[in-house]
Amino acid sequence: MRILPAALLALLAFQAQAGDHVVSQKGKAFGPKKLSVQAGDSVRFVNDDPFAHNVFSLSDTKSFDLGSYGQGLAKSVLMDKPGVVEVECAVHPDMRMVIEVRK
Ligand SMILES: [Cu+2]
Repeated sequence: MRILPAALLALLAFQAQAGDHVVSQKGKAFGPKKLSVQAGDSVRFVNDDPFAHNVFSLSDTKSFDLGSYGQGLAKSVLMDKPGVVEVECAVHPDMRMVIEVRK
């Protein structure tokens, strides 16, 4: 199969852009509440509230603890393995979201 260089470049640019996803913490809620990403993508958790959140996950697919951080700050997590990642906040037990990591 022959791929034109311009088309290939466009494809590479698209993939680079698709690799980073943003999840906001606003009004004590994650937005979006469901996210589908590709294995190898990263998810950036941005605190848009005027108080601290502590985003974490105990999932087998990806367990992490970003610690407590305040307004305007963000931390990224690499989703390196396919599966389901349930994300919570240690400060606000009602905050939950699910990330599906595709192969
Ligand atoms: Cu929180």
